[in-house]
Amino acid sequence: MKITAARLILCSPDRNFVTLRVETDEGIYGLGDATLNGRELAVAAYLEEHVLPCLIGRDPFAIEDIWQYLYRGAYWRRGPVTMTAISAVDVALWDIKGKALGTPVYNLLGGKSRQGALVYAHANGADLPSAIESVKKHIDEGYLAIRVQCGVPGTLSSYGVPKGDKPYEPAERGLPAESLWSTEKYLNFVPHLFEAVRKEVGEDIHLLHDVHHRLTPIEAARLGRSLEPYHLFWMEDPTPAENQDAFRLIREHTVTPIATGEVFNSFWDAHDLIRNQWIDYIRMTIVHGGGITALKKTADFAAIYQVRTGFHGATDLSPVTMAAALHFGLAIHNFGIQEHMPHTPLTDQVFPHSYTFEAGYMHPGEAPGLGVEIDEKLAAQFPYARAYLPIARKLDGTVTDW
Ligand code: CS2
Ligand code: MG
Repeated sequence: MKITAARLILCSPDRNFVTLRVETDEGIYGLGDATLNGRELAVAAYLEEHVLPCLIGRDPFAIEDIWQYLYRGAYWRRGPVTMTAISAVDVALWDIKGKALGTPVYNLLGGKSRQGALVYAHANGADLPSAIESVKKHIDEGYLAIRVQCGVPGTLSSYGVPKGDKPYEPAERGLPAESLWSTEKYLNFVPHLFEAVRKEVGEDIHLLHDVHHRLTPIEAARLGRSLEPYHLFWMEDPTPAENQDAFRLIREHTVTPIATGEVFNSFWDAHDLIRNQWIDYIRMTIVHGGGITALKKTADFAAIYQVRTGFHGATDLSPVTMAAALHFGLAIHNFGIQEHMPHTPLTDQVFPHSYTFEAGYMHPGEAPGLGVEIDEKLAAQFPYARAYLPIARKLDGTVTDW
């Protein structure tokens, strides 16, 4: 089999997606996700100018060789743009291989280790009562694990809180929006939030919380400790992780489990965190971390240190990535949980897929390959439009981590 063509499909069915389609001389094609939220066209240019021409004529079954060719061959290693581009190619090749062999991708990764992938939903509220209401709504929908974010009294906006009655979506068209942040108010408020939620829902539901890189290590240590009575499933991205050592300090002070890595793009971003057991869950996912090929190696390394996966799964990760993550999560032994922030009905229409949700778990389905399609005609009706993630400022105007 030979690769005969590779092209990108850019579309914006409620949000931007960059999708790679790789075609072969046997008529089988594969899809890959190349979406990097807020920097979409950088990846598109990287692929179109530098990567796609090199694929023509290659054997799509030689996935490891093509991965190494693109990673080592570029000379310039790592970085979100490079690694998202490599991921898109890698995932499209796994899709082709599954289709060619007539089997779902999870079978190529070792086969089923479980019946379904535990997923967590987002409960968001502008204030405490509406956050609790949102938690209850998700329990009614069948979720067993729920991330809770809530507006912090005294700040104009908080991370993860929806505007109006639309579901929470961080990227917005136009130039970057700005939000206000107060660490003091946040640290004082969050323990009350989880005390109230636990009281309301009892002990059995898994509760998670995303700090979104906004604290210093010692502040994060305080938060983790103050949340211990409510035994969270995890505290996510408590502090930025460029300095992996920062997590040592948090770890020394709290037994609240820690997840990080949605902005990572390389195994090396997580190396110290994993081998020192400073984290419990690794969130770097397939679309930004170099594809299934790279994540399999990272997950296997993490398994040795009892670190489990908890892949990023916000709406900016397209249904192609969601499918890939579910095949991956069904197969590997050290799967922990998968984020599930459902796409809008329009996104789902553009990307028909075989994965399903039932009673707290998702399943990739039994279609050969990934089990995702793209309706190109429909996609063409929703052209790409520039959009940005917001910027956060402290109350005195200082730019802070988002
Ligand atoms: C978040 C995301 O899902 C998460 O945990 O941190 O909403 C994140 O902000 C976006 O995916 C960024 O693209
Ligand atoms: Mg997050």
